[in-house]
Amino acid sequence: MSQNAHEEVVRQGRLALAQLNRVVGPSNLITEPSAMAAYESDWTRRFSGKAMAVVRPGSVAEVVEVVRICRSENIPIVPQGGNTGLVGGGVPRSSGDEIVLSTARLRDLSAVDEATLEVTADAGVTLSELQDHAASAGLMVGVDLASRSSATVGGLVATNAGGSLAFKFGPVRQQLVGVEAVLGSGAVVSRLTAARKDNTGYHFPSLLAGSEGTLGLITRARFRLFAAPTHHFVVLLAAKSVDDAIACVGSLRRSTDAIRAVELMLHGGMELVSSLSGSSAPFGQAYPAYVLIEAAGSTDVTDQLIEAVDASPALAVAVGEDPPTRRRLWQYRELHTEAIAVRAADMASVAHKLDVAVPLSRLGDFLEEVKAVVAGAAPSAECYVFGHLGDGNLHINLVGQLGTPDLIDRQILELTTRYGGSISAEHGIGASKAQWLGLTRSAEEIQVMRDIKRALDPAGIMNPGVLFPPS
Ligand code: FAD
Ligand code: 2HG
Ligand code: ZN
Repeated sequence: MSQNAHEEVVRQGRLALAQLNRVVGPSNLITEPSAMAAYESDWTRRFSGKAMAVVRPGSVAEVVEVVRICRSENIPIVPQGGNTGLVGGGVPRSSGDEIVLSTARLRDLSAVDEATLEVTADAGVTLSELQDHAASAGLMVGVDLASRSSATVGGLVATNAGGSLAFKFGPVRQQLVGVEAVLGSGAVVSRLTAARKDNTGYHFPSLLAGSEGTLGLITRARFRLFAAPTHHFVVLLAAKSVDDAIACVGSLRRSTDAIRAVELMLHGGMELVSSLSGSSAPFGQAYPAYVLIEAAGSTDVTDQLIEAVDASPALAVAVGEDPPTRRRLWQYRELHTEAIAVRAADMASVAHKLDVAVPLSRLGDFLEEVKAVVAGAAPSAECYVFGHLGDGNLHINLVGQLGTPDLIDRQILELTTRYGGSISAEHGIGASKAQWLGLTRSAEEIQVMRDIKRALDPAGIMNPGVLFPPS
């Protein structure tokens, strides 16, 4: 770029910042490098970039203005909620010409609608806050993630998050009654309290769920809530293999329809968690595989579950009925991400994550092939696998020296598609898998997705580094 052209870009940037400043005020336009740093790196530290500014609008009207300015000045917008996403979709690229639009000030939470059992929440409300709000009305949200204290409503919708309850309630898309969003075009679509039965054309909640910030900024969402269970039962089983773990699940699922979470852990991850938390291993000895199952409902299903466990190939069993024991058992599963991050840091690396789903019937074979790929391509790396077994969703985490990470990604993701699976079960495509979208979506599908994006975001300002393969 010539000196003159560069000066013109800088001048335009300054003018745009002055306009944004008038909309959100100086305390909500962050340009100081040290204050922007937390918004420029993701949770895993694998993805980071440089922003022109961080903008924190406090109302839908302010979001509309921010989008208008960015559209007219051609400034890309990276939406960011709790910054707990694991695919690099919520942080800017390195160019320094994107703004991060933080939803931290969009914080309203409506009263629970007692007739419909629905609630509307602003994008910046955290999942914990939504859960507590529902609980105070004797209800529950059908979504739960270990990142609950930071992950936001906007992020949950934008990633179509899964989590442990997706087994029973489906991912976030299935729990949405309505959304409101400011699209890249500047249009505000607000369809929050439509009747439940509403066959009047395109379904905006479905379209925006999983859009990863590429179509618009989700400002509000309306969720269906569920009666809070009165009985809970958690059981941790040990098994001699993943195939046996899957057989245990089949046996328990036959015994009751109250099962709402079915989680897998393996020996290596369990060891990391035990050493991180200082807690003893759950059983006197280690086992190759573990399944954590939670059942909940309005009746006590303990007897059926115990009977099913007895008839299953489980080698050892721990049961949690009271809240502290249930929490203790869940900790083994929920601390995996953190424990792996610590291990990665110890090995002077960051966790390299793949989030895939494969048919349950072939999951054991798939895992053996993954291990062989890693052993061949990155022999010094460690591979930790855990996940939402009931959904066939495996979280493959690699730490240490990976050699050529793209090669490993390609091999594992191609293997996943050969097994009839998905290359992103719940975290999304983000920046990390954009180049691999073609493994799972046809050229025609990707073109239709591009056409939809062009219609809703004609200037292409909404999260341009995300989802689509670089052209
Ligand atoms: P961010 O990280 O801020 O953003 C994620 C994506 O959404 C980005 O592309 C961003 O641009 C976009 N976005 C954010 N807000 C908006 C908005 N208002 N409008 C438009 N786009 C927006 N995920 C699961 O699915 N299941 C799990 O079990 C799970 N467990 C986790 C456990 C841990 C410990 C951690 C760290 C993460 C976990 N995650 C899980 C990933 C993450 O928490 C989810 O993807 C979550 O939905 C992200 O919410 P967020 O507010 O942090 O979004
Ligand atoms: C989970 O299920 C999350 O705990 C995080 O989706 C997965 O860290 C991971 O790979
Ligand atoms: Zn998960």
